[in-house]
Amino acid sequence: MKLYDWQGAPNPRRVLMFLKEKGIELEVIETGAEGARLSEDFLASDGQRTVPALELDDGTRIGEAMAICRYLETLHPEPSLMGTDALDSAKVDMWERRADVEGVGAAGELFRNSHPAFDGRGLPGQAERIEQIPELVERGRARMGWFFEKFDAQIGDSPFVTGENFTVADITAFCATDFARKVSKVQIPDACANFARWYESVRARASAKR
Ligand SMILES: N[C@@H](CCC(=O)N[C@@H](CS)C(=O)NCC(=O)O)C(=O)O
Repeated sequence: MKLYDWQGAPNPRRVLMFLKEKGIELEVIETGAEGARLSEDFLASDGQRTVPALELDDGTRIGEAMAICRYLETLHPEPSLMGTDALDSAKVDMWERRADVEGVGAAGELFRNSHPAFDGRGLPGQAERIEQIPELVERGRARMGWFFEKFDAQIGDSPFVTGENFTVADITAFCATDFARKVSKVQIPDACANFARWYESVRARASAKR
């Protein structure tokens, strides 16, 4: 099994954190090429044109961070990162999905529409030119603010997004936040103290080290 990564990108990082939390080791292939783009070899081999992608020994490719995590969770159930029973799993799925759409989505909207290296690449996975939309930069920044507020209220006094257990909802929310902080200088608002405490505790985990 091998994982196609792109150093610094938030979506492959979700899978890398998951692997470290599980203690799973596999071959990691860097796909980044000059000019902040995926290598021509990878793009020619993958119709989705995005990472992460997990390649099984028979050549089967699995794309989408959570599909990869689901596959690995089934093979390696412990420690559980996707819920422990029907209700817990539904809560984890619900908050992970919100972290993806509202956190990773917002961070991506802000970054891709502002960074000069992504000129003509306003959306991932497209072979044709997609113009950046400057208006989406401020909207992405506003969406990050709404994401912080929503997750701050959800975390409350709990250690993690869905309560007592660290899960993929934490991984996705953390990767969105860390990416937006590093590349777009987004700050966690002072009013979101629960979020800030949670963020520091996840950042201290061994799995968060790059
Ligand atoms: N929904 C996908 C998102 C994948 C995605 O957008 N990956 C980005 C890196 S974070 C990518 O491959 N971008 C290619 C590009 O910018 O050309 C997932 O969950 O894995």
